[in-house]
Amino acid sequence: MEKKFKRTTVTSALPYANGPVHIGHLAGVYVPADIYVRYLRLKKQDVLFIGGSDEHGVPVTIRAKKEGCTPQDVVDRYHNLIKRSFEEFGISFDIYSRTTSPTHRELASDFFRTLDKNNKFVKLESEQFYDEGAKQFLTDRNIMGECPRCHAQGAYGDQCEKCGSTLSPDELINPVNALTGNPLVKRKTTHWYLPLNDYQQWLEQWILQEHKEWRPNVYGQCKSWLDLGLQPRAVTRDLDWGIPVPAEGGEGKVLYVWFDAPIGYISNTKELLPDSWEKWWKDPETRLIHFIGKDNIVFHCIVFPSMLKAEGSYILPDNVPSNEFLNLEGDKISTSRNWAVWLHEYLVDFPGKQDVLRYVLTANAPETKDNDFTWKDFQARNNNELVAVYGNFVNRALQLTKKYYDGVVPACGELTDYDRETLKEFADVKQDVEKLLDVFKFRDAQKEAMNLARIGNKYLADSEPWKVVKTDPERVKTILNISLQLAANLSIAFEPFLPFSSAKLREMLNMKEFDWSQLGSTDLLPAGHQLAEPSLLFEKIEDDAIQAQIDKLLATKKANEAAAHKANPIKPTISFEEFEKLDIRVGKVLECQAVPKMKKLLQFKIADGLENRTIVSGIAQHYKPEELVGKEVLFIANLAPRQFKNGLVSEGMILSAEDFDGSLAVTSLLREVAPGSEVK
Ligand code: B3M
Ligand code: ZN
Repeated sequence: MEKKFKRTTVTSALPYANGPVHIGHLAGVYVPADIYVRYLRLKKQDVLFIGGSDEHGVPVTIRAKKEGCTPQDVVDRYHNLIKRSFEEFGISFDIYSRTTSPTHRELASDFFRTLDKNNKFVKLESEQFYDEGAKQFLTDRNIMGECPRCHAQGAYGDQCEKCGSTLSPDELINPVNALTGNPLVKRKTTHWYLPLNDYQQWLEQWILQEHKEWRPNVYGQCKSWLDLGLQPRAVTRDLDWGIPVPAEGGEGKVLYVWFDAPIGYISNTKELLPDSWEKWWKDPETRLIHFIGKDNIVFHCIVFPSMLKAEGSYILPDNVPSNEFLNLEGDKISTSRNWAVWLHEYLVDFPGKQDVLRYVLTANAPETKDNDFTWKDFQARNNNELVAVYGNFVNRALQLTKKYYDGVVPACGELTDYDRETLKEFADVKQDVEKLLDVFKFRDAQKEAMNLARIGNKYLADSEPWKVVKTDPERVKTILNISLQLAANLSIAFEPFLPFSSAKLREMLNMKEFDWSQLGSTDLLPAGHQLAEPSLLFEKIEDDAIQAQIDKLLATKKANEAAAHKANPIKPTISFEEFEKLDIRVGKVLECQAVPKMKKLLQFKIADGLENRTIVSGIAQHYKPEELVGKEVLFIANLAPRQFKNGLVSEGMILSAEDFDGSLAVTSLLREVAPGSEVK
């Protein structure tokens, strides 16, 4: 049943302020939320878009310890970086605040107090890991040990990053403090729990019966949680970073980050509208929409609604459009492995191209399943769609108007059947886009907008005004009038998706006032209206810019593999006498050449200070012969000669090191010495 509403509160997940934001954040949460909000604003609806940084939680403290600074330093740095990135990408928050703000601390504490006073919590005692040296309890992420599944060292108390298993700290073999390596003991501690089991029935009714329209991924996840049966959840932690527990016995404890963070949506609204915030959160005629990523579904659909329900005075979310994950070039995006396209870096590499990324991320949005971002696809969508279709159409319409009519919109004459067909096609666009945006299908909605550009492009190509001008100049006026109306429509249709380009297009069209209701009309630009100077809406992206990005990722991959690589175990010990039997010497490469029919081999002539010798070495796949001529290398001089199939005899062996990926590096000295020098 459609609910009547007067206003919409839109929230987007509060990113952890323990690192910068990347394309996965943008694609999963912030671009769709922004499209939706811009769309509602264009429709002149009352809407508030709330964002902010999530500044509590263990990851912040871990980062601070690693960097030797305070948690406050960490969140100050990243909050500002994240805020700037969002601004630069046109994510049009009404407020972007933070969970370390005084307003939030107060509101979150009050929220807790209200639930505590009304006996909505249960207090339970449990045994937790404790570090007697550091005198602190450790959270799952701060505990490390051997993985019980794959036996990798360094698995965390919640997950093994090597094999991906979800773990609990109790399962770890030899658990220690992840930061100090101190051994741990078990100690009793008391925490406040929200008895989610008490809300099970209500949630089943509210979600499974009354919100069947939620996206299948969201509904499905809720259903499987509910099917498993809900358990009480601790809402406090033994930690020294966070909002202190405002209750007796709460000393040394803070609110669990997932308790305070969603309240941040409310506090940020209150910070923005100290006098009228309540209507955005308590009036039943307000619609609440949470945009989130799939890892946050349970918190937004089960935990937070139960908190709101327990408090009693708040509205509940109407919808929780959650995306799946965006991968990058076939691999999961990962902050710790630096496998990401960071927004602040993108802006340096592709200045002014915010809309290109917005476009590609929406075209490829992981709405129903995980999707992959690739740089080749990014380039293709820019060059073949934004440039070749949208940009090309607009540019031709404007340039021709400039050329034939000094940039003044010509009057529309009599319409042909083809004109009428074209107009009819784009009259439907408004409805088509709306229908999709209303149900959060952003990717299909953008496709419809692009379709409008395709219609325009085809119309111009078919109508050929540049030819018709010679035979029937009156007809050209109509063709260009229709094309310009189409261009004006495009600026409205794309406004939620590509706000920067829409603004640029409106500037060229000299179009001041506009709103969503005008979409589909054919008289947006009256005859006689003066256009501004045209310029290109989008630019082609060349291969070398794309290759540079791919190379950057390859370098990351190589660095990660090297870091993850474990050297082979050391061979059995040898005596000094055994070592002394080896005669290792310095040789100068006089000649080096490929060996016919033996792809792997290079044949060397080496100066060894006595008589020159021939050495054959299997490094042809790693070096070109000319790279080595004139270089000094180390070789084993007393190895028994070895004969190859083709009769070639090698008198020794050149030493090289094998990298983790199998590539070989020839050993050499830090300074030149006389050929034949002994290595000891
Ligand atoms: N900071 C988790 C995340 O960034 C968390 C979201 C909070 S939303 C209230 O995925
Ligand atoms: Zn493992």
